[in-house]
Amino acid sequence: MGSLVVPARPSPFAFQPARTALLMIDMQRDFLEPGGFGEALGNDVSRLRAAIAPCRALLDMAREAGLFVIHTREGHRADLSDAPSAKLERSPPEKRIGACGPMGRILVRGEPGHDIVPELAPLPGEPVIDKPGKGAFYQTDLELMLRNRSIASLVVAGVTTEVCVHTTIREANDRGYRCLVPGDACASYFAEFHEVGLRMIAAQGGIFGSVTTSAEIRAAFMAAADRTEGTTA
Ligand code: TIU
Repeated sequence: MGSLVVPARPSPFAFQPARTALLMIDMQRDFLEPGGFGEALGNDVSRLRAAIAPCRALLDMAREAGLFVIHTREGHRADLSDAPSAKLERSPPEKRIGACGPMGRILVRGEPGHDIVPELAPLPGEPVIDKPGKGAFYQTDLELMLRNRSIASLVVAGVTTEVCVHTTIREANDRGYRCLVPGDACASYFAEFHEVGLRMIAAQGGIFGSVTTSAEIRAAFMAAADRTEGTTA
């Protein structure tokens, strides 16, 4: 499959699938289901579920097209030695990271709440990056994985738009990666932050990246597959 072009804001986004990775950010039960970290922070977690179906559509498409798929999870070691006190202190003791909740210890690796939601479960062979911070590059081997695969472009989806998705895109942008964000496959606890978060990415000529929809990305892949079939028939 050669280069693809996806309609996007502020301008069409061209990329080579062989040099593109799909990054699924933190689609974990702790953020999407009641009783986890998102709810402990005082949020209505039901807002985030709207991103599950578009993320699933992107995953299906990426797997079909042979794109490099990487999942991330935000969370900490059981002894919390990798959790800064500034992060721990933000919530009352009974609701903070490491406290026991209905899905196990909040935002701790290995606990049920830390898992990715079943609809978007990683397949064997798809790397899962455990990150202690908001950005997927911070204190992880993500950049090494991307470099080893000669990845130049990233499709970045997941939650939340203005926190971990944004931080990861900013980190990726500084490292020279071209980022495409399917807005409907991202979500925030705050409608206005989601909306403005997406606008911030595409503003100023695409200062951090480009914004599109999961349907536009799928359509570009399907059109390319049709062209390939037409050539080989
Ligand atoms: N609170 C919030 O919106 N997000 C996070 O704490 N982490 C991620 O975005 N994954």
